[in-house]
Formats: sequence, C-alpha cells, structure tokens
Amino acid sequence: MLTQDDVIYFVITDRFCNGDPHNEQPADPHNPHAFHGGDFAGLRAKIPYFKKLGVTAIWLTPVYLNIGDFFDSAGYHGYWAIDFERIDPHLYTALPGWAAGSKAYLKDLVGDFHAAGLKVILDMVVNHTGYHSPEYEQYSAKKLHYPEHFNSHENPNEVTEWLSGLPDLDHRQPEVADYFVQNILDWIEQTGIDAIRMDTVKHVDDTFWYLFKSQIKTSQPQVTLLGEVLNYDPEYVGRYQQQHDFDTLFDFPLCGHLKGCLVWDRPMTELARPRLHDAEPQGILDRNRPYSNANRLVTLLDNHDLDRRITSEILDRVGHWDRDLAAKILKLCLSFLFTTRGIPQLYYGTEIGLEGWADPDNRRDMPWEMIGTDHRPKAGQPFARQIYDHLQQLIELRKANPALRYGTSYTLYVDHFLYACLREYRGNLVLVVINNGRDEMPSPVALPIAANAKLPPRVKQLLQDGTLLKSLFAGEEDLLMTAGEVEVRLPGKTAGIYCLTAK
Ligand SMILES: [Ca+2]
Ligand SMILES: [Ca+2]
Repeated sequence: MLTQDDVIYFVITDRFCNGDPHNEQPADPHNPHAFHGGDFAGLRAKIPYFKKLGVTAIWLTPVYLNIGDFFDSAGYHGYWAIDFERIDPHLYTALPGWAAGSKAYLKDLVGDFHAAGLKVILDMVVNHTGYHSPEYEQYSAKKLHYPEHFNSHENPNEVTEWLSGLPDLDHRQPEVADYFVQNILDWIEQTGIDAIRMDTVKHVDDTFWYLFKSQIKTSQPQVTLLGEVLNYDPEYVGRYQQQHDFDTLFDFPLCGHLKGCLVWDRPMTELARPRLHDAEPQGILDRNRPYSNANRLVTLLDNHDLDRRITSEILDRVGHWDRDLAAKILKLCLSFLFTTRGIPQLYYGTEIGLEGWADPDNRRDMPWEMIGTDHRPKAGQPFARQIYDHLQQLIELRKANPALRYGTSYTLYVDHFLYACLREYRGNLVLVVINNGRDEMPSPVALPIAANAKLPPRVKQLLQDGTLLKSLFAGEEDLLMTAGEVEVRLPGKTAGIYCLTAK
C-alpha cells in the first residue's frame, strides 16, 4: 500500500542498470529504440542507491514479454506486450528449474526490495496489446483473438481510439474484461507487489473499472491503484478517484501549473490563493473538490511520456549556457514538490539533473559513470551534486516533518512573484516561502499570522511573538514572529523553508 509517507522513484528498467550482461538477446545501447540491457539484477544492485537517496517505493515499467522488433523498434519500455502472463527474458537471470518467464522472478525481486524496506509499484497495461507481428501470434493470440476482441479503427469514440496505432482491446466484451481481472489478480497473488500503476486509464472503457472496483479493489485492498489519466483538468482526472475508486492518480493538473509558474514565470496566483473570501479566484491547489482526496494524488515534475525532462524544459527556458540559473530553478521545483500536498514522484535521473528532450531522448541510460562508490554524484559533477544534495535534504525534511506529509496547507500570501504556505500537523509546523522572481525581493514582505481568519487559534498559538522559525538551509536567515507577523526577504528563484524549533 502506498501512503503519504512514501517517495516514489520511477525507473525504466531497461534504461536504469544492466546487472546481467548475459540476458541481452540482443541489446544495442547505441540505438535509442532498442533494448539496452537493464534488468532486475541491475535494480537489485542499486538498492543501496535508493536507500541513500531516501526514496521508499520503486515504480517499474511493465515486465510483460514484449515485442522484440517492430519496424526497427523494440518494446524495451514494456508497453508493447505480446504475452501478459510472462516476464520478458531481457529482465531476469534464468535459474535452473524455473519456468521461462515465470512470475516468480518478479516475486524474488519484490522480496529483496521488501527486505530493504522498499515498496514495488508494478506498471500494468490493459488498454492494448503490442503491435501484431508474427511474434505476437505465438503468444497471447491464444487468449485475445483478433479481430473479435478488439475495437475497430472506425469507432470515433476517444475511449476506444487506437493509441499510437496499438491494437485496442474492447473491454465491453466480458471475455476481455474478465481476462484482465484474472490476470491482474494472478500478478498480485503471485508476486506480492504493493501497488499498480495503471497505464492509459482514459483510453479504457469504463466497464472495466467497474469490474476492477468490484473484484480487485475489494479482495486486495492493500494493493494501491495509481491511475495514469494524462489530462490537465482536475474535473476530468478527479472523476476516476470519485467514481472508479482509484486510490490515487498522477496530479498532471498541478504538474502543468507548477512548471508554468516556476519554469515559465507565470503568476504564482495560478498555483493558490489565500481564499479569505469565497469569491476570490481559485488557484490549482484550491481546486480540490473534483477529487475524493487530493492529498493522496501523486505529484510529479516529469516522466517518460511528457515531451522533455524537467531539466531540459528549464534549460530551454533560461538558455542552455546559464547552468547556475537552471540549477536554482530545478532546486526550486523540487522544493515545491517535496513541501506541497500529495505523494511526490521522481523520474530516474532527475536527482542528478539528467537532460532529455522528446521520446526517446527522455529515456536515456542512467549515467552511472557520474555516480561515486558512495552513491552520490562525483566531485567532478558539480551540477549533479548540488541537485542531488538539495533533493536528499528535502527527502529528509519530509521524513522528519509530519506537517509536510499530513498537514493542512494554509496559503498565507500570494502575489505575482511570491507564495507563502504554512503546513501544520499536531504542533509540527513548516512555513514555505517561494520567491519566483529572478531578482532578490527589493524589500521584506510581512506575512500576517495573527490576523489571518483562516488559521485555527491552536495554530496561531504556536506562532506567538518571539517564536523563531529556523531556516532549513544554512546561510539563510531565520524568521522571528513580531507583532503577529513574520517578515521575509529571499534571493531570486529561491524557496525558504522554515521549521518551528522546540521551545
Ligand atoms: Ca542485462
Ligand atoms: Ca482503449
């Protein structure tokens, strides 16, 4: 089960770490459309890396047997399944006596992750099969018949559209829906995974989610269902949590606004407003009503489906020569991600500022040559090291402060450049202030606490005059409560994070 205590780390297994050079059959690391050789042995070898960084749940791309070659592209990413019941041989190290493709290979990996205190999120696909090729006919063809079990090309319904031309299954057919319900139950029962990341949810007919809710959600409540509904409107995304009982969904609406503001310098009022009266316009963080619980959403900066990695988007914005400003903005984005509500998700490589533009460039191999034996970027990698160190500090901060995991968020102040948010949980309190302007604030801004009608008296009690709010970052000024306010002044593109110190 995923909780708000988790920090998710997403890997494309094939691109992460090659732990076994003998299961390649074949691999070509120089071709961005081919298998590169990453595998379960590589994931296992990097358990100490995950632990050092502080992440708690690893999301793996689908493990199904995939297409080896279709017009010079391979299903290295796992989304082109030709057999939904077997594991791709690129991924595991064959053991004597174990059936080829056995789910036991994943169970074994899950066991090692659990022993290390790491959860496993398995990516699953029900919308489509891999492209139909002679290979395909050898495997799943026996279960999913073409064309009877598939939607026709002519159907204009968006839900049944063929995504990237991938053969689209018709879940209104009882055989198809039942096949995938049984299939998912098999994976859960036989591998012990903690959560499912469900691919392309919006392209699957609703009929399937009703079956999923009745059979899988009820019998396996400990397995969290995380849905990918790639849409930027909370009303559209929230429907899946409200109606179909998805525990959590990727927060693409926040992702879009977060980058719009912090990378592309849109006004911070688009993120949140103090909402001191109901008529005030809403920011994206105020739009919670479409969700059954916005606090459980998975927040993110990037993934393998978006048009470029966060570092590259920032470089496109600031100019590729200005690495110092790019590092500041990337650290600012991470500061926001790890202090706002939700469960944060990282895409492998973001912790070291890995670049990557459109697919397949955003799926580069993890550059392990940059990482030292202490699992931290080497001293000769100053850009990577400052991002890594900042992120690691944020993960520790999140673990140490329940306010950042469960606390209510009170927006104290917003203008075009400045955003101030207070989070509190049972006396633990964190104040986050963001100066999104590129320049230092010309003068301090006073954040009213005592006069804020939205703050409960109990929280105001914690912030009486003379209370010190200590900065997380060395060298930055602490804040002192004076006359019911705190005054703050920050350099450009910087987040100040302040914790209440014990009296
Ligand atoms: Ca390998
Ligand atoms: Ca579909």
